[in-house]
Amino acid sequence: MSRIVTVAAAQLGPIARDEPRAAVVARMIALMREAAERSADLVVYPELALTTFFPRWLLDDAEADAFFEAEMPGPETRPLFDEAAALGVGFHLGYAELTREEGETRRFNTAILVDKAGAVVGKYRKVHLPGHAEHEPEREFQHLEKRYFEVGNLGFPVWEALGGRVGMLICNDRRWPEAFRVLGLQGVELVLIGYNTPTLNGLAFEPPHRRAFHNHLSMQAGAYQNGAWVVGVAKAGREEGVDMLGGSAIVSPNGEIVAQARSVDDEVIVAACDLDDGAFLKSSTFNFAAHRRTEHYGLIVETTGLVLPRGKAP
Ligand code: CDV
Repeated sequence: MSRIVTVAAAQLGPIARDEPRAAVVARMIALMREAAERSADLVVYPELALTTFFPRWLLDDAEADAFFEAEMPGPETRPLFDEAAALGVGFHLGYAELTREEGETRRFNTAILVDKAGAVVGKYRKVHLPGHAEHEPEREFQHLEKRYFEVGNLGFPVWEALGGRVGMLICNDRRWPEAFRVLGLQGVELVLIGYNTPTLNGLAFEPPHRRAFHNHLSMQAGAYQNGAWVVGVAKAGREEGVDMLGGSAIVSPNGEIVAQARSVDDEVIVAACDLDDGAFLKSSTFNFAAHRRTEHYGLIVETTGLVLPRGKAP
């Protein structure tokens, strides 16, 4: 049996600080049309796809809020939804979300899953926020995600969508095996991930090839260890003086990269993903019910999400 979902990773090249949303959305629509011509069912865009990666600067509240979306879709993003519905493709979009919840203004680094009819069917808010909350002058560039965003409060859900079981992670989440595993424990078949990863660490030297390796290593391990397809999509290229990794990739449940972007610009890569390809791993090596030995892991994961050491303190 096979259940093919044809997935397009729509990598974006650099977005200038003053590039209007309408111009970015036009670029995204061009990629969506190319993806549809190549038979895509689903188009996956990067993290914070609608703007430049603004956490690289210390901004005042009004400057920062200009990079957030108070509505989704709003007037500037509506064309993306209309085009997707007209083409009959679903999409995944990362954006900065400004919302009112429990009487308070809240800000999250968010991704949504939109079905082929243009309806939002899933929302995920980034849990692992990297970087720092205060300006750190010793850094070559800032990474102020902890200043601009709250930790996501929606957990790690999966959705029955596009004929499969779909989950989402955002950028730094991909480095954390437990994030993948929480999706894996729910039988995820397709994990969608957008990222903004500088090729250099702003604080200490790390060779770019190693950063590129860790990007793929995390996604390939997450795919294999959970028997799921993984689609990782970059915002790439030299953006406002900072080089960002490309390397957008579609990874099979065996951990193999089946399609990879070659440029650091706007680029579409496509793969026909058989969602049943993970079934053998899920029923053999990674049959969790048969082989996981949580009682020996020395950790108790409580339903609250707290992880407590079980043994005596040394
Ligand atoms: N946007 C990110 O989450 N970026 C981080 C960088 C800071 C390392 C990442 O994990 O790629």
